[in-house]
Amino acid sequence: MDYKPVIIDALRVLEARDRADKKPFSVRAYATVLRHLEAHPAPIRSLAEIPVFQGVGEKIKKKMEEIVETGRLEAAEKAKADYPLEALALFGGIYGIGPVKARELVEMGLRTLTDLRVELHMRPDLLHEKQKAGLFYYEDLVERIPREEMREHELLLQGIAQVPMTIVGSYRRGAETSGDVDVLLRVPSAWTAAEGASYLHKFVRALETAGYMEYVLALGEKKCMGIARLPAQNKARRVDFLITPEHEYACALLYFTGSDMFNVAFRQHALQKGYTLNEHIMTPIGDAPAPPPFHTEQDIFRFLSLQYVEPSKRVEGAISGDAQSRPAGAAGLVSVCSTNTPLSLGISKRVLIKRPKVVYP
Ligand code: DCP
Ligand code: MG
Repeated sequence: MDYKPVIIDALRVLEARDRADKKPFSVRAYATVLRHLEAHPAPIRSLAEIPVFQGVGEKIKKKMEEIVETGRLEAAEKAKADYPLEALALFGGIYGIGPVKARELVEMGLRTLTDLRVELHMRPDLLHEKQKAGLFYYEDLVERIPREEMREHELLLQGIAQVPMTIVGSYRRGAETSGDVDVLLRVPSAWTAAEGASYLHKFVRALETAGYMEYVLALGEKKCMGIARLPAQNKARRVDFLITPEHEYACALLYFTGSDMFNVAFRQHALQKGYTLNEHIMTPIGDAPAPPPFHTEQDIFRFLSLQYVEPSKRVEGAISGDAQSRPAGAAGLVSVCSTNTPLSLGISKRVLIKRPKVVYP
């Protein structure tokens, strides 16, 4: 018998258990072994066939041995009984509910959305307002938005925005479906924070009046997070609006277009060149020269001696350029994209867990 599938199942359970218990190092260890095991081409039918992977400690090796010897792993069975992992994942997937709250709900004996809705009916203070909205809209919000519908959001928003706007995120990368509608609103650099905030509030009110914005999750000076619905659609969608002054627009466009793994690699490259980069600005470290103003994404790539990457190709490992040369310099943006060194951090999605987009204002 090939025990490999049993080993993989059992280690996945322990990985999920330790994630629920907030033990990131252990989670990472299981994730590494699982990655190796999934790629391991041979069956595991005996102790001798248990593969040796670099970085796999004695404890995990012993667990694999237990499965080969007994056909089961006691720790995984206990974890399954003690930790209702599916319910934890379900509650943790509700907007506004993090791992701690999910755990609390599970410990109360709740397992399904219906359980939670019934309990909430009896104890309205069980969830705060945003979590309640997350639960109310749960079925809609877990669905991804087809690209055709994203185009309709774009048209509607362009009609109301009155300032230049771009839908960024996966939509700008050309994805067939998107998890949410991420929108940058470009406002003049001369606007004060109060003017930006006043515009944003008016914009959001106009969206409410249009019957588009259904629930405002958070509305600050620069950012609005909400739940919206196209008039002709019956699904509610997550929408995020961000006010960006013109002089920050290129950095914001780059950051919010993603992908997140591309951004990690891009920032790493910027660091090698002596700069930190965020969604607002590029800052020199030490004696690196101050960067020039960036008007476009191309300016940023060029300054870091990188070949421009189309949004649709922005995946980890898509960056190519000369990691060693000095930046093009503040005096002028000279293209020096000659070499072709692919840069990849080799970080897998499993390890670099994306923070859920939850905000408690
Ligand atoms: N982003 C990032 N790191 C994060 C979160 C976001 O770099 N931890 C950036 C890159 C993302 C962009 O912001 O592409 C938008 O965030 P989303 O979570 O909306 O991601 P996507 O739009 O790429 O995917 P989805 O279709 O799931 O919304
Ligand atoms: Mg998105």
